[in-house]
Amino acid sequence: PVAIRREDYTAPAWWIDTVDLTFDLEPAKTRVLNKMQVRRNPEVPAEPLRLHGDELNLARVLVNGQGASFRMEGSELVLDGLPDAFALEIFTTCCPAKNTKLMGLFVSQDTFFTQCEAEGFRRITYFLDRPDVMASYSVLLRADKAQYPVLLSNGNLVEEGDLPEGRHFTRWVDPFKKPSYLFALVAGKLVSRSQRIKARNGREHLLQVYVRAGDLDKTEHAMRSLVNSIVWDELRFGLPLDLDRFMIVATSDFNMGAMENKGLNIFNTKYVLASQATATDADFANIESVVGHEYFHNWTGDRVTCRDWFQLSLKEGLTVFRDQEFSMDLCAEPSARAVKRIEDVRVLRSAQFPEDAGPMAHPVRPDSYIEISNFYTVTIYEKGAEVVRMMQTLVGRAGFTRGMQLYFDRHDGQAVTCDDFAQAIADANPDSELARLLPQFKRWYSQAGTPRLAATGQWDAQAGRYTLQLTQSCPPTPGQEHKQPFVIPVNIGLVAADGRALALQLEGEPAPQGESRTLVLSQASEQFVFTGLSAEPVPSILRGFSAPVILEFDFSDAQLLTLLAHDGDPFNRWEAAQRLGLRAALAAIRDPQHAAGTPVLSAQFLDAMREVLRHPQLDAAFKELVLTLPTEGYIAEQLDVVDPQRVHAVREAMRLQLATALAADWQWAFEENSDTGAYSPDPASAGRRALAGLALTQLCLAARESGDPVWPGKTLQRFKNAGNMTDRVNALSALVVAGHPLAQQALARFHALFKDEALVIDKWFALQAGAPDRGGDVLPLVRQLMKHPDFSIKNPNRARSVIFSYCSANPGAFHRPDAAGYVWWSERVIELDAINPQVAARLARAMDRWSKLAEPYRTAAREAIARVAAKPELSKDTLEVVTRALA
Ligand code: B3K
Ligand code: ZN
Repeated sequence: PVAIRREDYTAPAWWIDTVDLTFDLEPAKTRVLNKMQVRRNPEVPAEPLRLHGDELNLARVLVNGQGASFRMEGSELVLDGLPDAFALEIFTTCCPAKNTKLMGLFVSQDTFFTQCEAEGFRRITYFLDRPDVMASYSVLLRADKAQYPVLLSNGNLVEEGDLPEGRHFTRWVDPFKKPSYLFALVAGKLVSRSQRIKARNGREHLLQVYVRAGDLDKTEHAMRSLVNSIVWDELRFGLPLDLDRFMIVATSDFNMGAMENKGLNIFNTKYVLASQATATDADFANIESVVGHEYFHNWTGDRVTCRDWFQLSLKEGLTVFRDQEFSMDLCAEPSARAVKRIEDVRVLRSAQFPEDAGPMAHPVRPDSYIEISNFYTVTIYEKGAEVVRMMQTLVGRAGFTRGMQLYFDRHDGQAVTCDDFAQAIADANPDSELARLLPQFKRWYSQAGTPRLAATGQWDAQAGRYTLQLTQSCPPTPGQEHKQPFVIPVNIGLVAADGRALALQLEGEPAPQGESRTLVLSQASEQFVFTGLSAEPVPSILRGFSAPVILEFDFSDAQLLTLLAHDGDPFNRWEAAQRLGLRAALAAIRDPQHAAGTPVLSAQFLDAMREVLRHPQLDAAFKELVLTLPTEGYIAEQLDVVDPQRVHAVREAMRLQLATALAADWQWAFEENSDTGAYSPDPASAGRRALAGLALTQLCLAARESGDPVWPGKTLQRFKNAGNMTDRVNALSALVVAGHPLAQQALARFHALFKDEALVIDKWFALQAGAPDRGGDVLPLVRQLMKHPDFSIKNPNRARSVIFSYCSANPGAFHRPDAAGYVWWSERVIELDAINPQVAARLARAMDRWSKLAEPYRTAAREAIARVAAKPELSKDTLEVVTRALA
């Protein structure tokens, strides 16, 4: 397979202005008639018309109504000797029933769905399937009326009616030009929740959420989230809904979370369906943010789209930033905003930092790819969002909104680049640091790798001066040996030993300027001198995680305890606890003398944790984050050589120590938070349930040590009596995590209760495949689960619930000294690759960090990857991942 390179981009030689599609929908053979108006692009050298296609049966090609000569070059349909403008008609068929890749047109539970991003439209018809070719679409759908009563596509319904032989039709016209990846259709037996709303400008809209009969009672939250999204985008960015009709449709077979097709968003059921009985607080929060995300794409993605797929973060980074801001703005309390920020940073650090340090590392705007599907990554999405966030930090919130307005003034209706976006934000803020440093700032788009920010502080007691030296560096990544300095906004505060926030006055300034401010580091190393101080401060650096970097500062334990107790910035308060926990973990892991069973955490650390847990002012959600130790993955990232079993053992020991030393406090915390009254998924009550859940896990762990039956018994009762899924699954998980015999009984009951709720059964599988390993028992269990009648590897959610939960989210069970976990992984990657390459390639990423492993893991992991790579006829998706891993 060949690599596609960003620098090879050329504008298309032809434009397609209009597309008129007619579908005769049948699972085994769907007929597609595609009539286009095509014209030469006079701005580029003449070329034949080369249309993309994939797994299509071609029946007819007409140019201006006449049979035309064409040739096939690989999968491309090539036409020569064409007039400058003409009507092109192509008739093809495809087989949705056999489409297990879930790209293009496929069938899920007797319903037709499409997924076209990035290159799925070519599996529906021959086309210039690239995002810079934008056309007006008119779509005629025809199907059996009894089996497919609902027929949907993008835009407005302009006509519908009956046809002979029990068939019927609908015709849809999308009033906006769009790239082919935003095309969608849905056909099947669906029901909908509808709501009419009136926007601020008086325009009326019809909102609809389509699901299968029986799921309608689980759509209220999605609809509310959609309405909230519409209101927020108008209020925050002045961006209104531009369609009469906006639809969301849920399917249980979907490769990812959801898709922003113009006016017809298609969602994984996981991000639509929620009821208090079946969905957790996390599910409710995820639905809100994914519904928001797809809706926000209507402007950032659909109205202004990407020129080419290297610009993917133009829409994804920006839209993640927007959904993060949306979720934060919906929080009633400032503390809930901080909790959301911490959660987002946790995702970035546990998933994106490893990606940036591994074989798949790529810049936010990549330079090349083999399969674009592999680049829907945490770097494009989450790091991309951090880059946008840094822009907002550098120009201010109002300045950023101005920049967005300029971006739409300039580019509405166009397919553009990341440069265009950054330019608009800078141009709208000519006096900002962003404008001054723009070319350098854009290195965030071009250089991969996580920068390290080394800080040192020097205290001059006599002069009352504190000098902060900031030095940046960035490790090499594949294809990028040397890095240039980044522009790093560093939010900072200074905290007195007694906890007071100190006024910040930089040398040369006439007066202090607040207690928190942004320093901008643009050189490799710079000094910042704070004056007018009476005692040595504790620096609170990178407040709110103002840049996606690794901060290195040689904090003393006492300094971290001061920050944990007093920092006015909740992010750094949480971070102080993470640093203390990490430090203890690393010391035990690195100490060859450290024996199993010896304590890892100091009395001082435990006291500090107790203080947070018992704190009268801190809210429960924040406490839960502070009292959750850094993950095994995050700990492993700090090590040059990783013995996963040692990391696992040390973290388990820490968790147990925290459970036993704070037993009375956990009991208190559980009792204080165990009753949250009538269910509501708001952040405050969700936080209380989260803390009660953590407390229960800790109490069951401690009970396992002491043999005490009381808490496991209480936990089982709570499981049985739970009034919502969060409490129920937390209680179940507490028993499973503690490995208590009652867990079996609870699991069986859980399955019986929810056997008809696919999304809940996913949780049932995931809990077991993700359970702590005891003597190598998880792999045999996972093999058993794959034979369970409810298991199907073809359903991506189900495959993820078993296979990914084991390979990607259970390091203690997956990294077996006998290599059986790796062998099993290689078999599953190969099995999945034949069914669904995108899902297989995602699973292949579970081995990204193999080269850091200690022996015997390292060699065994390499062999397993090589076994996959050696498999003939691997998809280019999986081949790209394993080839890069072995490079
Ligand atoms: N844009 C889609 C992702 C499509 C992935 C294609 N492999 C979802 C989203 O980011 O909103
Ligand atoms: Zn997106």
